[in-house]
Amino acid sequence: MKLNVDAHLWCLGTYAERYVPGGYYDEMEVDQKLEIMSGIEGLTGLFVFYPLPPMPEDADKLVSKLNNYGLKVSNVAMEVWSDRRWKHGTFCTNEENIRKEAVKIFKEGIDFAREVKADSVLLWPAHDGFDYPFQVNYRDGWKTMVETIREIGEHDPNMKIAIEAKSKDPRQKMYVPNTGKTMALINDIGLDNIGGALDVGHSLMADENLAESLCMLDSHDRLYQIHLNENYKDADPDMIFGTLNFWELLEFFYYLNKTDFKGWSSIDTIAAREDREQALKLGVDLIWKLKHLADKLTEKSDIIDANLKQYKFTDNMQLIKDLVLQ
Ligand SMILES: [Mn+2]
Repeated sequence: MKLNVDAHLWCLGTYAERYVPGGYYDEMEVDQKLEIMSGIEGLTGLFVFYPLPPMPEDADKLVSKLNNYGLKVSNVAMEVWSDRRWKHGTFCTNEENIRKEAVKIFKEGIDFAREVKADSVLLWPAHDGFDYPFQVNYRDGWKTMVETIREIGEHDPNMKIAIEAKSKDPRQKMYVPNTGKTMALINDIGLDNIGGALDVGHSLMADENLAESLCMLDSHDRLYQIHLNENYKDADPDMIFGTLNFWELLEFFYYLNKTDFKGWSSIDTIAAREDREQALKLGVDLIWKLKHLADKLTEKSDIIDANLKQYKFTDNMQLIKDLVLQ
């Protein structure tokens, strides 16, 4: 695999939330954010949201602006959740006019993503789900979601569409809560360019094992994006990556090393009480540090994998601890 690390502008945002709606920081100018990103070694991409403001809406202008900061467009996320019109679901809703608006945004955004040479497009079904018993019709919702995403995927068979799972928030129950249901959705859609975004924070919150979920997507050639942040497995506070779940992250990178993944690993963090710039840099540094630790394990993969085959867990941990804890 080739590790490419990117981030989005909101990693340096105000971190406004419902308890502090005014944010923990003042808004930073876009150019200042890009300047900070350009100064962080190991960070080479910007995850762009579509529609684009505050970034240029002209593809060439966007590419050259980022180029001035030594950055590339990594992926494009279609922003189809922050407006109240999506509240019953962007893809599953019974409201045909709303689904049509979503499909229109995706088709335009996919064309834009192609122009800026983005690796893939992100599709997060944020409101596609429910909160109460007797609130929605599950069969209709899933079927409609499958059909809407299929229409989006058919627009350009060469553009990868990455579906992001999350178990809750904003809905109490999401139709795509975990990696398994992501695969079920991908299978039901039945197109070659529909895959998954493995959000490490969401996967932890869903009580998944990260490396196993990675293998599930990658064994089916459907690993399109990786999103990086952490939590205590009970919510999604988007904490700084590499600070909590050490061994599981190390195993994740060990298995990532075995893949041909050449897409982007995207930082998606909130650091309300930390210096924004330092928090972003720490996240990037920890990603590369974990990758390098995993490389040490990969050098011994003959032994580690033989131990796996023979279920010799303690032998493996004796070896791995000596490689990592020196
Ligand atoms: Mn998150």
